[in-house]
Amino acid sequence: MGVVMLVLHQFEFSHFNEKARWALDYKGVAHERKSYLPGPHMPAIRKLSGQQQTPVLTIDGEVVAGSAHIIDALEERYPEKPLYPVDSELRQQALALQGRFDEQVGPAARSALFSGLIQTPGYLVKMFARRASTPKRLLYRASLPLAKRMIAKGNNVVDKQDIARAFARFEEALEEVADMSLGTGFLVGESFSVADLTAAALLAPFANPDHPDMSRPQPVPAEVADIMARYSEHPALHWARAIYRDHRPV
Ligand SMILES: N[C@@H](CCC(=O)N[C@@H](CS)C(=O)NCC(=O)O)C(=O)O
Repeated sequence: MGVVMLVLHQFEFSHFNEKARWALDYKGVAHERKSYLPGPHMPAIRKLSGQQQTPVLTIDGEVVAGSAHIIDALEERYPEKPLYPVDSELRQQALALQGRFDEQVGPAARSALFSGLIQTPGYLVKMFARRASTPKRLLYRASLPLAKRMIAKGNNVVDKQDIARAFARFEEALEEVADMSLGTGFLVGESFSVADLTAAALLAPFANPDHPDMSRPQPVPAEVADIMARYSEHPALHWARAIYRDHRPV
């Protein structure tokens, strides 16, 4: 059998992309990462996968879009270090939590963060284009004022009520994670699973874990720092940082 070629088509920093990075790293699967800038990514990701969102993983020519599908494909091909609980009831619970967090908490956390980020285009560039070439970064920076409306729409921060709803859903998730993790330290069962990976990755933009893929570029502008400061000592974010420390390989 030849060498399997895996390429993760991703955005830097992004929490949904972090789910895929984490699963690959956790299982120790060698892969390449190709980073795109949000916005200009569209034609290439559309052509590759028939939809416009990242992450997309290509495995030997097969194209898998979406973090949950990617984890599923990895679980099937690389069963070592399983992310799905063996017990079928626990597996169902873990997958249901992933589904709910992917659908609701990921977008809510993103809108909460973007309500600050949208005001600080320079910082947006630092987050998503930190490894891009200088000309590419400068061009991206210059394009952002024109793209502001599109970015606001894409991240659901046009309407004040939508933003308030996002914060409320995000805060609800923090409470839920804090409660669920009290017993065993894990969200489902007694060991690390896709449920913990999902919740910790989707909360990571707020938890600011000590990991090169998710640590916040410094200095953080006040518009963003103020939002983060509201939650940084929440027990759910302490939990997320501990899960990163113990279960997220560098
Ligand atoms: N449910 C999807 C959500 C992916 C997602 O929201 N991706 C965002 C980045 S965080 C994206 O690619 N946005 C760009 C766009 O929609 O054009 C998953 O789990 O992968």
